[in-house]
Amino acid sequence: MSEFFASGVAQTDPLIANALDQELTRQQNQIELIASENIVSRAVLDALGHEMTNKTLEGYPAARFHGGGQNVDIVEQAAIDRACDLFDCAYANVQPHSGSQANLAVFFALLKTGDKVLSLDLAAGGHLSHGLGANLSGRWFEAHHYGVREETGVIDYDHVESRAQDVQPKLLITGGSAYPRALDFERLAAIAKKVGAYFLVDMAHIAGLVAGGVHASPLPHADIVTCTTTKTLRGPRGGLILSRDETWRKKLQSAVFPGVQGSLHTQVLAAKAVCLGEALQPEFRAYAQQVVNNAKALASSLQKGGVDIVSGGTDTHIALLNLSNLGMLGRQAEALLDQANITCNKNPIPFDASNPNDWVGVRLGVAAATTRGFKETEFIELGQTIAGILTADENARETQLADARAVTARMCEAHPIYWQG
Ligand code: DSN
Repeated sequence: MSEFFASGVAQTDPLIANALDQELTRQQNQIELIASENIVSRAVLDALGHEMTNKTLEGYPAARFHGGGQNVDIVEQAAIDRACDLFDCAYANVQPHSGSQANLAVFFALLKTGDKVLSLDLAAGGHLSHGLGANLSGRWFEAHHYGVREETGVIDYDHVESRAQDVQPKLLITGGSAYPRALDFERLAAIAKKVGAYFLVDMAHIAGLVAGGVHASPLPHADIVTCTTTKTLRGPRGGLILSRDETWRKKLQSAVFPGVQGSLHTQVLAAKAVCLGEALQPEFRAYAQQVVNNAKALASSLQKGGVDIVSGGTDTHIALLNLSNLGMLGRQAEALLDQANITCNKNPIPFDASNPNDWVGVRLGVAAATTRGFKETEFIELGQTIAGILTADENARETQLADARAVTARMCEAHPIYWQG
């Protein structure tokens, strides 16, 4: 049995060990521009790989359904306290296994099946857990959406207000996965209040920007805020539910457990606590500011290179590219950039086709490459490189790709990740 406890995956499972090694190499040698990704610290990885994973627990600190929970209690309470400190709120539930689970728990706490919700349209940057027909949130609740103005790509708050008055939702939701502009939480809260709706903000993408003070916080305005710890917050995969006061504590506690989840991912709780502790450090504010500076530099460099940017720029970590003028599809751009070791994803843009194969958008996010040390200089060059690939005619494309691979290799070598000391 000693081998069972001593041998690592490299000795016991070559197939998986090889895939893990290849994944590390891939991350080291490519530039990650998927907006929902980041690169976590060694400390977060330590927590994720810890023996705490063996512990089964249900319930909340000091009120568990299994024995032996004293160390997880320390971890969970630290995560709660740090989340409340970071986001200046009175209530935090750190157990949701993902952002979607966090949203589901909020639906469970606030709504009855069939209730109406009004949320940002998926193509305008919303999220599938806010009422997409194929998702439980759209099957079990009556979902309506608001979008952005076609000419500007920006939310028209007067339009949201008139939609809210028409629909009379029980829950107004904002936030999502691909809206690149700052959100006006105060105005949305006023709209929710006017129609007697609860107001939920899903700040999954921008949680790190809120924590770093470079995006307004929804906490003073929303009834409930959800987010992931994954993206700009730079932590493990998982969700949080936050509220400025205690109004919803009882309902939210029981909505998460036993409402939509059972036992904890104990090692993920430890990693959440670590990442929240990191986000409380002064360096994190500088990181968040650099993220926004880098996104602006990337968007402007792409525009100069002839690529349309939805809404004409960005206030966040996201630049959303509209390729329709280039006669290219999002999936084609994703595949081309992959050949240059630049990783991104096709994405719908406002008013895009419903079939993902026909989307003309690509979403780029700068949080991960900012973590590896890229500044405006790198993002300006990266914007030129990407624009060069996307705008090149067929004959010039191979040369552009070869040049781009050299740029990527140089930048990755200059800003290594997870190197062996
Ligand atoms: N919502 C997906 C994204 O933004 O990529 C996963 O977090």
